[in-house]
Amino acid sequence: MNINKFIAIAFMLAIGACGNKKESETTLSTTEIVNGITTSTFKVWGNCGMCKETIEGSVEVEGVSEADWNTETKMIKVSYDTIKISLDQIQKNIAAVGYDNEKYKGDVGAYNNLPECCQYIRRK
Ligand SMILES: [Cu+2]
Repeated sequence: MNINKFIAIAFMLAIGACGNKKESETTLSTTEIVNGITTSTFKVWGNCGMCKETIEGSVEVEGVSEADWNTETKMIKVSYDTIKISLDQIQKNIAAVGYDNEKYKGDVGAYNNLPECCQYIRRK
């Protein structure tokens, strides 16, 4: 094949690669109750492992038995006792430390105080 054709194909492949690079869209929030423990999954905007610590730390409060934020999918899975804490409160806690989530926008002051690498692209 001639060089122009090769460049054209390489170019198309490059575009295709970028096209596939869009955010993983598993933004389906769910809530299920098993043996009295409620587990909710929802999206929290963020970047890295440090974000993970901050996000999970914000919900390590009474009533929450488990919190795990996935740096790839940006989905958090929280298990809690609804007598002690509500999903709404959990989402407020996350917003208070600067992180946008499905229900609340992250606190601006807290966001500005995040390390530079953690200053994720805000929810629209
Ligand atoms: Cu971070």
